[in-house]
Amino acid sequence: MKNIFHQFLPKVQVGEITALTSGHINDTFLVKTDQGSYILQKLNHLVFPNIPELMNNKVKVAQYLAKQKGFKQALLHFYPTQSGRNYHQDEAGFYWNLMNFIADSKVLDKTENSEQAAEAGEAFGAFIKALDGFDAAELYEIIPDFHKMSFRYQQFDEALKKASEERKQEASNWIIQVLASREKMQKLQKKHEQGELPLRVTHNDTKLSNILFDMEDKALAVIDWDTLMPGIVHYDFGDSIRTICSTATEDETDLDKVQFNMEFYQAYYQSFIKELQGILNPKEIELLPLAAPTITFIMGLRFLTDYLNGDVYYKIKYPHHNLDRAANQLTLVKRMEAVLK
Ligand code: GN1
Ligand code: MG
Repeated sequence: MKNIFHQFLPKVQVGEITALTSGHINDTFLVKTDQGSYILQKLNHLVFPNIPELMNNKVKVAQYLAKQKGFKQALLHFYPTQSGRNYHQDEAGFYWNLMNFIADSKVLDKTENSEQAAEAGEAFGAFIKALDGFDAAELYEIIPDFHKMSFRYQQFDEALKKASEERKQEASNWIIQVLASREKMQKLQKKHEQGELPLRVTHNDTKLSNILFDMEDKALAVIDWDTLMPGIVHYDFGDSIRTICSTATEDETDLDKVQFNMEFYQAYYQSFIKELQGILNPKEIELLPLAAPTITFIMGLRFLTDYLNGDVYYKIKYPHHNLDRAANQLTLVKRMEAVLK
């Protein structure tokens, strides 16, 4: 790994390297050196088939954000290699990128109070606001139809056809819920297809752990820009609510602990729309609440699909991990539907 690091910064002395294990897709490492710390990442090219374009998106956005005077978050910087590329491909064909490490920061696994929820709303709101003038057409669509419900249902239908009897049996309650929700869960997509919701530059993975906080709980930066793509604001709002307003983490197996925290929702909502005042149109605002169960559901659907497929997409830590995640997310959807109208 030292050798890979030196493709980017050959003169820096590398010390300890530790794996950061919270992501489900890439392999991420913290590299300590004589000149501070860096983040080295091995990108999953099975999930992201076009890494050069993915890196290009991230670099374009980083350069754009650096020029936005009102944008106060810490900036991500992607280092080029000695040969001038913003990624390195190793002998085994894997792609790597190197970025700055933002010091004195932490990630939260669960929201502890409404101040943190409000900070998170401001952080993701400010991120979308800062990119309001960036032409979404400039971004390569890294994973087409990423949050498109009908596409995720299509993948689910295929998985269901091929799944083993045993997996189908284990997942049967959740399969029933998913099959019964097909119509209802397409509502947001329909509004989008009818042209009621504008395309913006969206982050598309706005979970709580993709915000760096400082030690006083102020949001420092939005990280993990792999899925920056054209999208609707609801994708980002919904994905935040899914993690920020749940009383449990995504893989909690005691479903009684999976509750929806309305106070955190209000705090997030208020600061998010305050940040985006004058940017979001009334239709977008009206449909924000619907985004929460919709995006939470799409995650449940994707985890369930991966379980049926034999766990080929997300990293898992034990055999039923994806099924547990699906159960958790689909439970959270029900809790949201009970209170968000
Ligand atoms: C994946 O790898 P990570 O943890 O950043 C996934 C997201 C899901 C998330 C669930 C490219 O993100 O869509 O919301 O897991 N990313 C991709 O925690 O599929
Ligand atoms: Mg991600």
